[in-house]
Amino acid sequence: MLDGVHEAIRTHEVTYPEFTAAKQWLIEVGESGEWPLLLDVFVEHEVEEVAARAQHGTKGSILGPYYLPGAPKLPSVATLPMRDDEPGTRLVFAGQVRDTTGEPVPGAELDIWHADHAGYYSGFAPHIPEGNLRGVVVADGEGRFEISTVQPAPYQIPTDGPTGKLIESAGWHPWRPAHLHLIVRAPGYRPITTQLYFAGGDWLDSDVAQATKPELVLDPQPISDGRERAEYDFVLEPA
Ligand code: MBD
Ligand code: FE
Repeated sequence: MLDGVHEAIRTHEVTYPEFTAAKQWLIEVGESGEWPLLLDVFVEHEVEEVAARAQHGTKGSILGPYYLPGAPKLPSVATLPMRDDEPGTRLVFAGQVRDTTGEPVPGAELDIWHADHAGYYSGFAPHIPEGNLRGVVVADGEGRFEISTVQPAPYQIPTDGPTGKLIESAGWHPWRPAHLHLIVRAPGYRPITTQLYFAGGDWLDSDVAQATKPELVLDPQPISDGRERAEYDFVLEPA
């Protein structure tokens, strides 16, 4: 780790003013509480790709900074907890969990969380009620599930903190494409932490967190009364 830092200092001939500015910026990352954000946006994808070398089944993606364990368990056909007037396009997300031999996995859990129609996560944005758009959906005896929720918006990394400062100075953009987060788990299988994206969505090809994969893209189609429906099947490998 330090070898990499020392090598970069030599290669770029880092000066004292640059060192002092970097030190101050790192202190601000700590003081603002943005370490989880910074590490998950810029580092986690590489760790995930290394882990993925040894994995089979549905592709994984990064966990990110906004998972909260302990969401309520919901039946296989469920609507995620949401406000009475939850804004956004209604999305029905359905599919089946199977194992690598093609057998259904009864009772698999789909721990799902996502941003709202404006890109905010409950538990992290003060104006969103606790537990909003989070739940653990328990698949039926054939591993099937049908989750009603709303279409999430793309997520913008906060621009007012040190992570935003880095993004701006580097000339990058602060956006992640719209996504659903999931951990799919069942006893005897390796849990899969992943994300699902939306075909044609903004930032799909330039995720600031570099966490998209072509196998993880949903293509929702309009159904009745303005709703959209997307299907996705998960494949778990034995633990
Ligand atoms: C997110 O919503 C996210 O999923 C990640 C990985 C980083 C920042 C915000
Ligand atoms: Fe996210």
